[in-house]
Amino acid sequence: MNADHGWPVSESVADQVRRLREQLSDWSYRYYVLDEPAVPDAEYDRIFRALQSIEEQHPELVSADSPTQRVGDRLLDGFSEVTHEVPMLSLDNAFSDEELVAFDRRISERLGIQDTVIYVAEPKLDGLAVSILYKDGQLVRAATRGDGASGEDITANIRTLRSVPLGLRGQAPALLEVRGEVVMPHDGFEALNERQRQAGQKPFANPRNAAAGSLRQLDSGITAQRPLEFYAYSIARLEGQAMPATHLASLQLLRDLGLRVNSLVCRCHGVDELLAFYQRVQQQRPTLGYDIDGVVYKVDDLALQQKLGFVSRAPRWAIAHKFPAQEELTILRDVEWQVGRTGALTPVARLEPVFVGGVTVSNATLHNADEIERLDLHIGDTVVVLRAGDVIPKVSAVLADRRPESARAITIPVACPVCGSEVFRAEGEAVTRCTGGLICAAQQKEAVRHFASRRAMDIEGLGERLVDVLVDEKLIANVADLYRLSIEQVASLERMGEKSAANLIEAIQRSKQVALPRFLFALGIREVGEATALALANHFGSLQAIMAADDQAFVQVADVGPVVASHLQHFFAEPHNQQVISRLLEAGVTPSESEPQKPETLPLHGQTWVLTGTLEQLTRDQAKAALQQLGAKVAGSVSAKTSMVIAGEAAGSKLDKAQALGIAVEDETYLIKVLTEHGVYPGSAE
Ligand code: JCF
Repeated sequence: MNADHGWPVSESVADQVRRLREQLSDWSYRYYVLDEPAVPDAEYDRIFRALQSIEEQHPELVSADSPTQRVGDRLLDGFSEVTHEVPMLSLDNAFSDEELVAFDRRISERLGIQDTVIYVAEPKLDGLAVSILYKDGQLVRAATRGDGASGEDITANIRTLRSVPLGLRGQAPALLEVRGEVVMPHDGFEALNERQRQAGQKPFANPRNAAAGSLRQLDSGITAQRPLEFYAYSIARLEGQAMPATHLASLQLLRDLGLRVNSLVCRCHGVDELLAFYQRVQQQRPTLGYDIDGVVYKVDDLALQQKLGFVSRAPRWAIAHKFPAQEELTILRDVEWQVGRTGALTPVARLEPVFVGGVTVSNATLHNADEIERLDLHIGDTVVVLRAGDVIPKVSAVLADRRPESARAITIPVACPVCGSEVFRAEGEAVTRCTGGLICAAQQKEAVRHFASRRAMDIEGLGERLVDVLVDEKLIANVADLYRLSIEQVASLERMGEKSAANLIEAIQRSKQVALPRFLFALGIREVGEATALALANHFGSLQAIMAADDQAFVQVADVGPVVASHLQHFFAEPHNQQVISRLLEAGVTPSESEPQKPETLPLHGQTWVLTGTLEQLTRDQAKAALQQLGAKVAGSVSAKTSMVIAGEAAGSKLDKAQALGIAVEDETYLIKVLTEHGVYPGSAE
């Protein structure tokens, strides 16, 4: 701690250490308290490491309030007890506007005042209350709330929170005991749970549990890795300087001392402003980034607070106005399967209506069959329904011990509930899908739109809106019907002239002459994009050969794995799809046939190309398809086998790796030149 054991420390090193600490502490203050990051994290880390390395060389300069000293090296064998000099109170709750109005009336009456009462309102964070003690500006102790009278000493753990200053800023009071809430923000919570899963450990149920578990660690090294944040909400004790006159001023003092105070805190005049605050915060709730379960109102004037005093363990001068519960219990009556635009079957829970999150809910999403299995859901079960903010209600848990004898298992349909086609779930996929893509009424609009799109059949003038009208007016039910449309039929539609109708029919007729890869892509087979369609066409040469192929034959195609192969097989095996394809061919659609190409003869045969960064002139998929057409393999990562890397805008690590391996790197202009030379540049060749 000081220089009297060892060599004398040169003034300049001590100064340097002081300067680095001040710098780091100032950046933390700006980041956490002012919410105005001053430098990128990398710069903070660089200075932090610089300080660390000087301290290693001059251990006598290390002090407890150095930002390098957040993680202790001592393992605790338990937490010792801390008696709260000033008890940590709980708050009374209001669950309705009426209860709030009654609270405000009680305050006015007790104080005998006619004017509107001035309050301070703040969000009520859903975390853990802690009390932190500073003596002469140094953090000396932190404790949990416990039962309010005494809690546990968690000093080592609280020291690891970067939003908690180890030393106060400016003119520090002789003693400060500050109270506040420790929370785990949503992004950190998600990341932590992901790490837990990766490590084969159980994820935490919610951010509050995760925060509690993190503060209870006997190894502060673990707490240091947990994304915890502290928000101060009151001063319990202050010595050596005068207590401000109002609650708001005390929060401002905390801010000045370097403690983080919630930025939504605001002064409100009377009940109406409190209610407006409540509404505003409720709306912001989903985007705050941390959990809150209501708002807190406090009488602003500390002298009035003192007059009002306490009832049992809660102050009379404050109240928590809770948001409606976001979770309720109800009964699962049935499960229905809905078919989405892309053929995905989604189970929907039909529930005994229940009031949750401020509305009555009778349907909830179950996402997919895996979710049903994971929850071990049965019809008749008592379930937890969660409705957070404006999001779609979902069934989040099952109370298995309340399952009645009459409960029934839930079966996944074998046929599409809309069109009767076979349903299919690819290996490793969570989603069950209807295979009748070309005829299913749930998918017809999407199927027609995709079929007509520029990179598929390229039917000019057949836009989204017109597809809607054609389907809604029952002029078409599937893509084959397009070729039977007459000019009169189209012209009879609203806002359609004779001329544009004729143009559309002409565009439809023109689309009959189509390259096989485009036609295959246009069918909208799951996971068959332009590149795969091209590979299939090159491999098989004709539609007939493709329709006759099976899984075994499909996996022979470069870039077709077992999942895509099974999608292809199921699509072509579905009789409804076969019918639509037959009708397309009968109507005169002629996908051009070509000899299956000998791969050795292609110009880029044997080469492996890698695309990285953003391309401006063509999509990744187009570039990939065109390169494959020339015989190149297109790989996702750079290795010694890579022949060429095309680096677009903002190319990242792949570019670095290519340079490290000495692999040729060119830009998009070069790519376009190669594609154009060989007549496969999608932007010019067609
Ligand atoms: O955010 C909270 N959970 C919170 C709890 C905020 C406050 O201002 C509180 C509190 C508990 C007690 N104030 C008191 C007096």
